[in-house]
Amino acid sequence: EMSEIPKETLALWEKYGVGEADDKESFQKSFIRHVTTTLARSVYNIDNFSAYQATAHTVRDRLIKRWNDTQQAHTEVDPKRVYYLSLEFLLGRSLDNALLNLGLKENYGEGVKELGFRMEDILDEEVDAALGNGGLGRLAACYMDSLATLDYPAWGYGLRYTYGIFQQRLKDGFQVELPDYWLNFDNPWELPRLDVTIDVKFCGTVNRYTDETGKVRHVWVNEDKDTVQAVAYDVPIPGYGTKNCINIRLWSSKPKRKFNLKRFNEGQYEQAVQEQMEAENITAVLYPNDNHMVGKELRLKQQYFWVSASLSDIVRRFKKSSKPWDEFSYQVAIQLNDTHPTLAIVELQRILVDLEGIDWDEAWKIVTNTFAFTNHTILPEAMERWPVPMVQYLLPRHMQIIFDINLFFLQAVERAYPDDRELLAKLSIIEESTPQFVRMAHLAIVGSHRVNGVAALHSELLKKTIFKDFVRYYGDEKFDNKTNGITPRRWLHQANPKLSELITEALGSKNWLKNLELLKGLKSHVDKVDFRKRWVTAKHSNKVRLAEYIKKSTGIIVNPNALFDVQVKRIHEYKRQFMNILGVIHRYNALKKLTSQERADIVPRVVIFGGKAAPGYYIAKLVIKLINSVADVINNDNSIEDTLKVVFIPDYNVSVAEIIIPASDISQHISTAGTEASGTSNMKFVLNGGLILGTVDGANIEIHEEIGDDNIFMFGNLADQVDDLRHAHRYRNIPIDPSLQAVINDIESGHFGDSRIFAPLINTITHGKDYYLISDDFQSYLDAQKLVDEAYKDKEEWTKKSILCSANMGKFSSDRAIQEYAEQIWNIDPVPAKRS
Ligand code: 475
Repeated sequence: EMSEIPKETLALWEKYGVGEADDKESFQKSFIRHVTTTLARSVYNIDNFSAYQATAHTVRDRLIKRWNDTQQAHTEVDPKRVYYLSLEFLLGRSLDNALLNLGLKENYGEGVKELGFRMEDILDEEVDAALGNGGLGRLAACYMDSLATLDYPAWGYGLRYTYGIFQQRLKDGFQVELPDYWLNFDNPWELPRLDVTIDVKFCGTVNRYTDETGKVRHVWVNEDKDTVQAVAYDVPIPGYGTKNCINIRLWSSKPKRKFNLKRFNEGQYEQAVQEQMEAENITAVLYPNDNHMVGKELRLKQQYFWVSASLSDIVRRFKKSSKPWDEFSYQVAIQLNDTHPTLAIVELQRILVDLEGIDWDEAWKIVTNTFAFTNHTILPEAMERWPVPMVQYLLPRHMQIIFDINLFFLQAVERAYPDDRELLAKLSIIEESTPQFVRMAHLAIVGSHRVNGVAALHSELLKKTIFKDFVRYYGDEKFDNKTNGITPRRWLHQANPKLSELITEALGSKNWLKNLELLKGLKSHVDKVDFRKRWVTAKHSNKVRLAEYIKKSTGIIVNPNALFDVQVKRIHEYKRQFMNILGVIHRYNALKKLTSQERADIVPRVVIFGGKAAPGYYIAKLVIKLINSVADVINNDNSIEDTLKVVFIPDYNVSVAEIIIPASDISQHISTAGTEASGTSNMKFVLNGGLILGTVDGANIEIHEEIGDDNIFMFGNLADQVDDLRHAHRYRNIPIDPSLQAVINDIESGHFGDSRIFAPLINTITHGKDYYLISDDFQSYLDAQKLVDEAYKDKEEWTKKSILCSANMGKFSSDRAIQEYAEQIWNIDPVPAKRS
């Protein structure tokens, strides 16, 4: 709400308001001011880290200005806003991204140079904001970049974890986890809003009463000790080539009551601070599981804490406009990033019914028109289910509301399908086991007006498998596909400046950064020898950069002229890093059999792995150990004359990805068909002119469609064969693929160290059921690898493929994805940023 301000006051603000001086001199002035006042240092006392801080604070000042202008414009227009609820935002570093998005990189680069620093060194001082596990969290970050760039009035809501995803070290080839204390030094990329606090209740009881109109109402009461405070920290997200700067609001937990004085006076010092510690625990740490649910009470507390604070903030903002409640869903769209925020559905219903006194049916209409839900995985172990007794204890009123939602839903189903008790059991939000469980995906579907998967195959599989019965009831209009995308700003322009520059020159402008379809224009350059040469030069310098990083982080020396073959992603059985390393052993054994003369014809390879295993995921950790054991043997075997090297890059994260991705010749996306919902790194590699070796899964399929048969290596069984193959493994004796058996024998012979360590891993194929079908795909995997080796020998042809890869990736911009969400699900319009 804009109040009247005297003209004289406005004039003063006009006169002294923070300008947007972007030239070199203003930068230097600001840099020196921040060194002197913010850092309390002097010219004699600045290292690279202080230079980073002073530069970051200068950029922060600019961001705050834009952030304010943007919020003011949104307040004036009061458009429909979208709220993106995500438990993870995997942002990585911010400085370089902000410099590029704001168009400050050149001037500031010169500015720091004259002050005696190199911008690259300064950028390298920043620690990643790693508040996410992998795909889901990084997708949220790309989507925020696109929302800002496209001027959409959007907010992200998440948690400000004190510890992000753990740091990974290797000891004797095993993963070791270290805490990620990213807030050790100040964080210039957040604006603490210590005045924005919200009380979040837990536990307590529900009282029924009859109000003055005779209606039965519920009131949820609890003790002060069970109330926690949420404090807002705002993270500005600048768009590219716009003045617009949106917000991610991250909540941090703190105790409502600082200190139990009574206990303290009784001499019970630990108990006096215990409540405080329990409150702070809520946002202490990110759960380090990717594609896997862990049913810990603290995780459920995190979810409600976040959802409750966010909804109360959203409702408060809506109420400022004094619009009637039936316009809520015309002002507010809420996107649920997986089922983690599903309690938001229940919380909004509670706010409307219990606090605002709106009738149940009317409230429920508002709720379902507001929410939409994105599913990110089909794996059964990732499906969220919470024990009813746990929900009942922490959130007694929410448990009642969930039972009511379920009752009304099942009654409606019964009217449509009388006498189909089986259908009711399948659709029910409550799993009737002992104890009962709340099925969060069912609740999310029932409470949303739209449900989407993240790639075409995945969305089809959802409709055909886990959500089949819901499609039968609702019809399939409620279920659709929004294929994921990635931001070309970070994943090409920022990570690969050399290629970005070449593309801009070839296309005659930077417009492709806002309209990725323009990359099609590169096709007409494919046949130009000179252009291809420059393309290869850019790739080569990226490989040199990665080789240097590998030397620094592992001590291993690799040859940049070798074929760089990369698989970097979370370590998971379904992603089959195991199959990759088994293939490496097969290759090694073949190389050993060759004569020196024969080896001269071999394309040398560097096989690069990276990725974290969830700390409790024993088999995934063994995969890391096996990779390192195999690497040890191969890298120290001079007899194969450097035709093969194996590298495990430790602590894979966003900023390491920015070095690895532009340097790959081929990358592997080899999940068992039907298991990888989309994948997004596949898009990043291809956009950077890297070819991919992939299974017919997730977004690989759509990438294949866009770039054509000649520019991709696909192999393996299809999704619709998986059930039968698994059945066969379970009930018949399927002989293991002979090439695979030979590799297994080699491991078991002790060639890569004490094989007893690896027995549980090997058992997943031999004594288990080979659930991820490594044996079934192994031969076609080796065949596809052979084709890769052959193709790489023809450098000119390979380069053409590489160019055509980038040229055809327009579809996979997160701008396209966000535009689809905005138009087809959220029904929101851009609010162009005002110049000021
Ligand atoms: C998919 N995380 C990728 C990416 O859509 C896809 C689940 C439960 C608990 C904690 N984390 C999760 C995921 O399910 C996840 O990251 N899914 C990933 O989402 C973006 O590209 O294929 O595996």
